[in-house]
Order: sequence, then C-alpha cells, then structure tokens
Amino acid sequence: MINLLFTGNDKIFDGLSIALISIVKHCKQPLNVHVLTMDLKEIHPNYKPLDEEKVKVLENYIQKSNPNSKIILHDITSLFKEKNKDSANMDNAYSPYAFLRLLADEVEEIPDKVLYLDIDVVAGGDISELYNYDITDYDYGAVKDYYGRVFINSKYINSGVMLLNMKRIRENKIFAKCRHLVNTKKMMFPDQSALNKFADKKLFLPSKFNSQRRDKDSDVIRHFCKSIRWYPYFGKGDQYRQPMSKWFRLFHTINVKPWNVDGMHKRLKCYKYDDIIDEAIKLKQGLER
Ligand SMILES: [Mn+2]
Repeated sequence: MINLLFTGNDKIFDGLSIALISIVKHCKQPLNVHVLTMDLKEIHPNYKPLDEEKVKVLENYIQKSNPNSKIILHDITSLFKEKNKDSANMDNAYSPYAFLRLLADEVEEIPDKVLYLDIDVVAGGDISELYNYDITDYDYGAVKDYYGRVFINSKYINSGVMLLNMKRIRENKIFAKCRHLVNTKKMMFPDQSALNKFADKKLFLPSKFNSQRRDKDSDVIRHFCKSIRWYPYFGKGDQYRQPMSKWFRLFHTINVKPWNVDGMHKRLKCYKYDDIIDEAIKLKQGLER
C-alpha cells in the first residue's frame, strides 16, 4: 500500500489526473490517495473545493490498475479557518491552497508515512522505489531545490515531492511551527521555506525523484516547476516567458504545466508524456459529456 497526499481546489483536477494516470502506469501497488481541499468562495470566486464526483471518476480509473486503490477527499475548510485565518501570506502570489498541506498533521486519517506530491508532477517510473525509502529517523525525504541549494542554502530542498514521516512531524510539531511562521511573517516562498527551516532531519534523495529542470530518461518523478533561464530576454512575445525584472533582463522564468499541451510541445519540446496527457484529456471529456 502506498499512501499519497495532494492538496488544492477544483482547478487541480487536470494536474491530479495526469499525476495519478502516470503513477498507475508504472506502479501496480494499491494506492491510498488523500486529497485535502476547502471552500473559500467568500474570499475569491475561484476558491472552490474539488468535488466528490470528479474524484470518483479518477478513483474508478486508478482501480483499473488495482481494485484496492482509493481516493479519500477531505474538505478541511473549518480547520483552515481555525488555524490560518489571519495569515500574513494570504494575499501574496501563492493561493491559500498552497498552505493546505501544512494542516496534514491535524487530519487523523493521514497515516504515519505519506508521499506528498505537487499537482505539477508526472511519474516517469515506479514511485515505489521512492516510497520504500526508510525514513524512520527523518522528518522527511526530499530532493534539493535546483536553484535554492545555490542561492538560499546548500540544504534547501524543493517541497514539491516530499516523503513525509507524519509520526515525527506530529510529535515534534513541525507543521505547527511552519504554520505559525507563515501566519506571522511575509515570505517569498512561505511554506517551502518554513518546511526547510523547521526540519532538522532531512533525508536527501537523488534528483531523479524530483527532476526539476530537464527531462532525463532516469526520471522517476518529473516536476514541472517554474524554472529560470539565463539567456537574455528579448521580449519577442513568447507567452511562456515572464521577465523577472523590468530593468535587468538577463534572466526570465518559464512556467509550463503538464496540462498545457501546447506549451509542453512548443516551449519545453517535451513529448515524453503525451500518452498520459491524452489519457487525462479523454477522462475529462468523459466527465463533461
Ligand atoms: Mn510544483
């Protein structure tokens, strides 16, 4: 049994489908998928929870690979309001949904060992290779952040893929400390930095488990996170380029997500996951019919 954790609003459906379809392609073990969501429509009309009906469609899909797999949706709106209501980071570039994972310790059904995944990941290999790491003596296992290890500190991890030891995290109140920090201090990468700061036992995993920059054959998990390119930005109207600074255009960022088929092909020249993305599109069409 492999325990997984995802978080987000109703917009995560595309990413969640691609992630799960790719995972079951390579891994036939039963999956116990926990999804944390919430309803914050009072703050913004887009802040809708993921709905049960869509989750069922996905659950049916993953049960074709293993009938014992299941998806458990947790609406933790009230828990979030109780713990995060006056957060200093509610109005920065990250949506409040980014903080949902920091409440995982408060959700009893989440087991002692769980693999947290961002919704912009695609599996290129069998995730049980990652899940089987023994993290008994660690807070979590994670891969170093491609840029953070250079620009922030040598032990700075990317929080998009984390094998969490919830037992230790609960005992040592690590997420509670993270929540307190993101609620009181405005930061550039609030939850990721908090997760780095309060863990004193990190197991550093090989980069193939959170491959952040380019596709490699060995990738077990490819993470399509925002990346920086150093060559000059000439402002030729490439919609996937975002200049980082108006006056210092030596680098720009690229932020293409797997469900953006056009961007994957034209910008990233990535065709490797086309079969999975096609499958996700079919699933979505079935839902809309
Ligand atoms: Mn990500």
